[in-house]
Amino acid sequence: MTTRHCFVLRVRPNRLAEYTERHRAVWPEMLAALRDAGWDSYSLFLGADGLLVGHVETDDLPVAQAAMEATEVNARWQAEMAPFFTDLDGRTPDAGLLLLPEVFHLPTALAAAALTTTTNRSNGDTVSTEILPTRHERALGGLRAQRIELPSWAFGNAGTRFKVFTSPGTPRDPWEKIADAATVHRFTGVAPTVSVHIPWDRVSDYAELARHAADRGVQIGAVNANVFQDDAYRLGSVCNPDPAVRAKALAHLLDCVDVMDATGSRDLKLWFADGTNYPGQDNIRARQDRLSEALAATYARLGPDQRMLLEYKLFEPSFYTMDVPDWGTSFAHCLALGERAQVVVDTGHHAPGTNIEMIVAILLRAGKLGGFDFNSRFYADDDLMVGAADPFQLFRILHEVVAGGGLDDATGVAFMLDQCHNIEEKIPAQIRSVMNVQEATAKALLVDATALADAQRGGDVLAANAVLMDAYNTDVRPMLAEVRESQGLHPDPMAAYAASGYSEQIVVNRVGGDQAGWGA
Ligand code: RM4
Ligand code: MN
Repeated sequence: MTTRHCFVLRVRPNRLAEYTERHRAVWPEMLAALRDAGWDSYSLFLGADGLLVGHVETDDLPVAQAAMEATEVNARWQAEMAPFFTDLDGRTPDAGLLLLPEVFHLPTALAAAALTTTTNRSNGDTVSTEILPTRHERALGGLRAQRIELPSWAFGNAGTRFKVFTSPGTPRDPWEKIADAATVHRFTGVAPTVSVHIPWDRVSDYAELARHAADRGVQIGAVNANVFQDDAYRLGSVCNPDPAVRAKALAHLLDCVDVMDATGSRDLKLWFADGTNYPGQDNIRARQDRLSEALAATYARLGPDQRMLLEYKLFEPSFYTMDVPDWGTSFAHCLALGERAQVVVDTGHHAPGTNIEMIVAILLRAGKLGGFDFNSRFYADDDLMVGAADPFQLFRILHEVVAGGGLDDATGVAFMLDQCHNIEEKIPAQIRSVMNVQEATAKALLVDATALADAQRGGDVLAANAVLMDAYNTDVRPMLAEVRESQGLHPDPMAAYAASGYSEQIVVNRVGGDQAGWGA
């Protein structure tokens, strides 16, 4: 099936005429090579400022690129073209081009909206007929609109208390982490934002970091405040018994809002490691008071379009009490703060056996579900790939999201990943995780809501359960392949990434410097 691709390059402004001239007479062997390599309907457009836009339709871009690379004429042509371009950093133009994700394609949009245009008038007039979308078509529309946010820290080295394993090609700084996140977006098409963690992603100019992201087709998403790694936080951060430590922690939260202003981020995500290890260690109620004071001061600093997302976790690193241990505590603080304070459900932060989908349903109903930190756990929180441990639980969660309208933009639910990759390759692990969320979403979108409601009304327990299981047992991979192809993407992002050479390229390019890690 044909896929569409668009890329940009920059031609030196003083060489535009010559570049145009060269393309009036491209060597016949080069033309034939492109044709034979499957570069169907290939065009180049050149702006007066040097912006070169390429558009190509082909069955499989990495394959078509590899076929060109294998020709001798391509090497000669690329060598002649290289001097025409800026920003190639020593690469040939075909290696240095920047692929842009497709954001709109009319035929696809028409199909998703189930809008057909028919010429059924006797006088030949064209009229549009609207038909109700089928469940399948609605699901396609929902999947095309879904957005999943990637965590910058997934691209750095991580580990356990026992060992952080390094791997070749790991980013050395926030700039390289964002480049990797952009790569995940390039192959999945649904991950256009990346969350940052401060100070892990500290840079001197956050507006510049935002531009760096935009240049690669992505944006900075949630800003995560880190008040759990400074020595001062031994007894907690905003709940610490020492007012000086509390002031330091609050100052960091406010700094993070400055970062949001510079990056244009909507969400400040707060997770506190605060708590106690021993009965009697501190006053539980006083700690709640200190927490609410810091939250109120931070909330007051937010702009009108900014939100505070408050996470909870039942235990670890504190073992007797955590100051925000559960959704109820987070919910109570968010209610007291106001509309723009919302609860985040980190799927790894519950006791085994907790019914997370019920929490999701309750929060959505109350308009307080700010978003998810997706990951998997088997025993305790361990940030494994979302959907790896219990794909059925992920489906049940997404079913409540769909049923509660949480996929609609207006509800503002952020679908974020919060993961670390200790032993597996990081970029494909993120791609796999995005796909796992998409698959669970697809199944949730396929639930026959009418049949379910009928069975529930009629008290038919088995029929109701069967409706859910039918959707869960559907193989949605062909449907997702269809969604990707309709968006000009490769149907199999894992294979496309593996064939892209990016993984080998970062190993070669990223030598010297210190690899980024989680700083534990
Ligand atoms: C915490 C929490 C936060 C994340 C850090 C890395 O357990 O889940 O969301 O920022 O880990
Ligand atoms: Mn989290």
